[in-house]
Amino acid sequence: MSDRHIVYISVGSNLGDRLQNCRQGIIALTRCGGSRILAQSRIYMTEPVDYEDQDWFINMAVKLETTKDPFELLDTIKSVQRAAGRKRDKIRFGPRVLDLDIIFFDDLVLDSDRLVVPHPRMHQRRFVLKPICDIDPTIIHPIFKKDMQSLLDGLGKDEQRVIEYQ
Ligand code: A4P
Ligand code: MG
Repeated sequence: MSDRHIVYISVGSNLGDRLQNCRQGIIALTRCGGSRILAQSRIYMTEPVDYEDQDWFINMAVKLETTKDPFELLDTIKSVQRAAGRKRDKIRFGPRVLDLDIIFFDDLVLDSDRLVVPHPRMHQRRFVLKPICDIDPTIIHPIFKKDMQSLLDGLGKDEQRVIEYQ
């Protein structure tokens, strides 16, 4: 492995000042050192998926260059989420102040107890695919061998509303 990695992170919030939580979360990721932002998507308001009885989310995605390994980056993410005030979740897929998920780490495929990469549900989620397509629709999913635009086009048209935040 080279010591510089390209990582895509999905950022989301549906509690408190959602936009500010996302923005601060992204800044905090880089303040931890070893990572810099290469690109950022547009910002979206998105209908809750999986657990529907909760407020809409703000979602976006960032492309990072990092010298951290996948588990170091996961530890950073967890400490940033904690600092944002995230408590232990009561409901799986329920409301959260800040969610940072590693979507891709280079073209690594990893399935461990603590970390699964690519994120195992990303290909079903408009709130992940749409922002990633803003950054680069040609990224190839290392397992499905499909690009981001094809995965996005494959979702049902009326499901999972995603509206650009003005
Ligand atoms: N973990 C394993 N793989 C990863 C990864 N690739 N990135 C482990 C980050 N963490 C990973 O994650 C739980 C544990 O998963 C971590 O301790 C880590 O060791 P979490 O972020 O604490 O919990 P979570 O977010 O509830 O789980 P998960 O699986 O990330 O949930 P999802 O699938 O992200 O769903 N609807 C809209 N519109 N927008 C959203 O952002 N988010 C969810 C959360 C549901 N519905 C949503 C949204
Ligand atoms: Mg998460």
